[in-house]
Amino acid sequence: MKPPRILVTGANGQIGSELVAELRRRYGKSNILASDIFQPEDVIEPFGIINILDNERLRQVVEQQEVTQIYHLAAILSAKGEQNPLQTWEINMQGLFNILEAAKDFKIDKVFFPSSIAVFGNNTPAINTPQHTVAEPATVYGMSKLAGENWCQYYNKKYDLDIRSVRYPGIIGHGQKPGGGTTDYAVEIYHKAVDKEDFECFLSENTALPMLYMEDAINGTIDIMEAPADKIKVRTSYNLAGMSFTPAEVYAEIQKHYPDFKMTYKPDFRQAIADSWTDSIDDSAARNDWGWQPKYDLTKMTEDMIMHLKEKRGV
Ligand code: AKB
Repeated sequence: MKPPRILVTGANGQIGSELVAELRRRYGKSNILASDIFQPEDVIEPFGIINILDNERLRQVVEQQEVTQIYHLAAILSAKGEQNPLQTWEINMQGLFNILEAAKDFKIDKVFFPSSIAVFGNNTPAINTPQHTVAEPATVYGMSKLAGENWCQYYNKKYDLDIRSVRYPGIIGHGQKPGGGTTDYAVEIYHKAVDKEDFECFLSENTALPMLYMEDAINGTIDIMEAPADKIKVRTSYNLAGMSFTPAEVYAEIQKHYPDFKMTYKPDFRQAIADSWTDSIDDSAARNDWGWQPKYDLTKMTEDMIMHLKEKRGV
């Protein structure tokens, strides 16, 4: 069978950089076209500059490169999004429309759209949040993801576009650092511990949030894309989770490796965003429909994060 020709938008980001590497490992380097608004210094070709709002350029690339699948990761995240709400809406929504229209017109086989736990809000049941529930997001990022999920379902029903989506929780990885999210503290804390520096957390100690280790996130993302189409019963977006923890809990776990590591708490505007999100997620629909099965819990993830970060620093 011919391997897919895949375009990844937002490929320089925390998830994009890892996803591109794994897709290239599975489908061959030349079949994966990474794209973003700027070219990184350590670029691995094939790479193309695509501003997701530049519709003409996007369509040209899709057509010329004979793209058969798109992973559309380019977006502004929750915390950064609040600094410029209208621009966030424009990038997140118009960017998605450009992808959906290109996918429809060029008869793309499959599209991946990442949604987020940010679609949930203060009126959502916070514990073991069901797949289908109240979703009244408190951020423009969450609003754009919720609207995006519904547009994905609309294009699936109206145009038979095979678009698949998961609601990512906070993603923790040792590669590229995240930028502009509310769950970013849970990555930064590991870097500080390994660098033997103190850490000031921008969330309060008992703020529980759903989280997922990068390796699980990447495998889940490719698994949902590889699943037979009839297994994908939810065409908005699937709940996805691996673990749930508070800043105090991850601090305690890290202290098992670094007993002298010190963390203090200074909640800022991101506290209200985190408070509007749920504590834990029921992802049984993803488990039952297409076999979602995360491997990492907090203990295993902490060991792996520290091992990789130490390796990178040569300590
Ligand atoms: C963020 O914090 O904005 C993201 C997310 C949960 O979607 N990591």
